[in-house]
Amino acid sequence: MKITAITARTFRHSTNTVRDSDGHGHPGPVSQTTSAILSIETDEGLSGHIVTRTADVSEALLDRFVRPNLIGQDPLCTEALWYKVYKWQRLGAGLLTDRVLAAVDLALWDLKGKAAGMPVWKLLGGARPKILAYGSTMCGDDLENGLATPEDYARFADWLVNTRGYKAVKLHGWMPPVPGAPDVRKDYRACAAVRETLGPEVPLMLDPHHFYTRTEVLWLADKLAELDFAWMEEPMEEASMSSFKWLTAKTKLNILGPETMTGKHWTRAEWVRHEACDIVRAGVWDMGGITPAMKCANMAESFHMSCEMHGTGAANLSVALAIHNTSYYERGLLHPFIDYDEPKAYQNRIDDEMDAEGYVHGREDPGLGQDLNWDYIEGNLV
Ligand code: LLH
Ligand code: MG
Repeated sequence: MKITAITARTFRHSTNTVRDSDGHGHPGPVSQTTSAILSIETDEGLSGHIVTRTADVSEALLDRFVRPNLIGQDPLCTEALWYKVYKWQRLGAGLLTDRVLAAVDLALWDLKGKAAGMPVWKLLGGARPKILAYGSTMCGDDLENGLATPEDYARFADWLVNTRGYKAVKLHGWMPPVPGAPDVRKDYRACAAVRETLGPEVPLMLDPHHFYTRTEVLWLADKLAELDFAWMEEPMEEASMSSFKWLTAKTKLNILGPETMTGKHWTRAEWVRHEACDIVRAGVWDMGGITPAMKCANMAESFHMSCEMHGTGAANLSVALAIHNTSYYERGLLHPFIDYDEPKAYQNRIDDEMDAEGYVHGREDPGLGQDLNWDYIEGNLV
């Protein structure tokens, strides 16, 4: 089988999320946006697809870095193709991001699953048919009855666990430009309110402002350890691995990372080697796809460490179901004003339907398990 064409098509759809000036998502009025579908086609009629941001798959990027390396190649050789594209990052002047690499890798894995007649989570190992999700809240805001106060978080967490069925909850704290943010004491008050409401047994995590100082973070970490939180992630700039080594040595709380730091599985191996985290973070969109995420997970397993996937979607779910050493799937981001379970116009079903017991199940369909509404996509091309 040979790759014959790589296309990216942009389509219109609505969104109910707005981005603030620091890039964090919040509920907003319904507006129009665009996404792109990257498709890799073959001479045998099989194709692989992934929905991504339009900027990740521009014609200029595909022409310069992707098509020259993939056209005419065997799409099943995902390892070889990942390296062919990845090596261009060195002289790519920063244009070839890990998100571009991830989009290509994910479309190739979707294709490979279809060629094998297997879901990708089984093709990668198939450690479990279902996984517990944690409800991952949006960042705090200043919306009335939204996520503006510790009491708002407590009320929403109560709904997530006692009505919707989540077995664990992760809070995202308040971040600028929300008035009053950042404030470790306010973050702590929200965590304490949620613990008080849910009782001692429900696993809780915190993902606070990402640019605190060491002393702020140590105070917060020790307070969260008293509340028996399962972990805290990315409370400081991750480029300073020494700061995480310092923190991990000083607090009893489990520190998870790195999430957004560049360097893929190589960086994560350094963090493990230097004891800068207790739990390893991997995410297909942060580190260039399923191919490097699996390496990271296997590396972590060799050190008896859990590898928790960052973010939502079919590909992160596929890895989480494939590996032995993970505990949850991150489902979100969630907010009292948003119905997460409602499919987008371009989906027949969301990627990560969750049952009443809080489990997300692997699908048996070949490929990544995205259930796309092709009529909608083709009817709304830009
Ligand atoms: O800062 C944010 O908006 C969130 O931390 C976001 O990046 C989220 O994806 C995350 O980190 N989840 O774990
Ligand atoms: Mg995070």
